[in-house]
Amino acid sequence: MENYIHNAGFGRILEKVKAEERLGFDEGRQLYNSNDILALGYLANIVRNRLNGDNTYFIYNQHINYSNICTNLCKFCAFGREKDSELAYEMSVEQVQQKVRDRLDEPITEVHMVGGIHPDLPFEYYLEILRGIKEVRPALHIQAFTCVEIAHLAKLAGKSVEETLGLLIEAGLGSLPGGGAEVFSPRIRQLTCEKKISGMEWLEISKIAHKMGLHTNATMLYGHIETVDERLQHLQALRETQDETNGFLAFIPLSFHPKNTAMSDLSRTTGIDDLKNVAVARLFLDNFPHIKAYWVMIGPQMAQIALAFGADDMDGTVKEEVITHMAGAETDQAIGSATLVRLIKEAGRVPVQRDTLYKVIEVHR
Ligand code: V47
Repeated sequence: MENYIHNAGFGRILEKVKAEERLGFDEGRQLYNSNDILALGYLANIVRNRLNGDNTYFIYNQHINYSNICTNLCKFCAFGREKDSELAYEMSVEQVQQKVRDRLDEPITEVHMVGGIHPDLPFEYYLEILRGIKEVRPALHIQAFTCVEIAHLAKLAGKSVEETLGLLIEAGLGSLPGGGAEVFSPRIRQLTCEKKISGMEWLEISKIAHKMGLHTNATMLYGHIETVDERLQHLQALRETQDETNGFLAFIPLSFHPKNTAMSDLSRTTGIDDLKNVAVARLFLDNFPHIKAYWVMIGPQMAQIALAFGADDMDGTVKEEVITHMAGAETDQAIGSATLVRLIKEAGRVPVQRDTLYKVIEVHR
């Protein structure tokens, strides 16, 4: 295989990967511009195996989207609605609690909770939904509110990001999910989500969270109008932030789903591009412990293949995914842990049920 890699023009990158040397921007470009997916996979797999061996993580989790009412209304999003839309909804604290209560018989360890940028819910509401979840199921880890929501909540609270996070942690917040990062490029933000906080602000909030000991994730929404260089600039900014704080747990490439969005003229991403984004992320983000193959977006089959292309985490059972399904995802809204175990085993890897912070709960040999 090494001969093949050399003949494909990746000899220098192979040497660097084996020597654990950081890849540069031009090397990232070379990887993205190649369609030799086997070469990319071979290279990414070296890093994957070095960092995580055969371990492939998954979590028993539940998604709750407390409201789809949003003032940002990004062009790539099919979830957000204006307040007076017929399809707008917001959950009461009791309704959020009921969602948790409904699954008390399942071994869920994490709730993943995000929503739109709501024009008038008060700060106290957000504290109450955190407290409400903890009241029903105290052991749950609450991974909630993207950096975009945190910026909004700080404004609502009239406090600094640090003070706001402090209050949310006190109410039960455990970590931040990686959404809202999109593509950091100001050009892309201007064209697709001009009302959203800037990439710099998103990164700054992540840094503040990390410095307070809160772990977070990072995403990149790929497959719309971004260029290869914009993808790499995004990855580079994440890599630099991680050098500074080491607070990111996982990177999740998010494949753009165009249906029901203002960008519905675009096509779905291809299998090659999905795998490429996993592989390049694994190679470029040398300081990220985990790369997720999010089965909801790329499908369980492609997520399974991605385990040979740099991914070491399949996210989890999810339960009631809404954001991608509003945008036309044809995957299920939940997956059983037995299915995840089977997918991982058939890929020749070891399924490891984890908690949010990657503590091992059960190894499925
Ligand atoms: O923030 C919105 C993206 C994100 C679309 O942190 C879209 O572990 C594709 O962030 N097509 C939500 N993507 C999902 C997310 C996530 C998912 C799983 C795990 C984690 C984690 C985070 O989805 C949004 C936005 O960036 N998004 N619209 C769309 N049409």
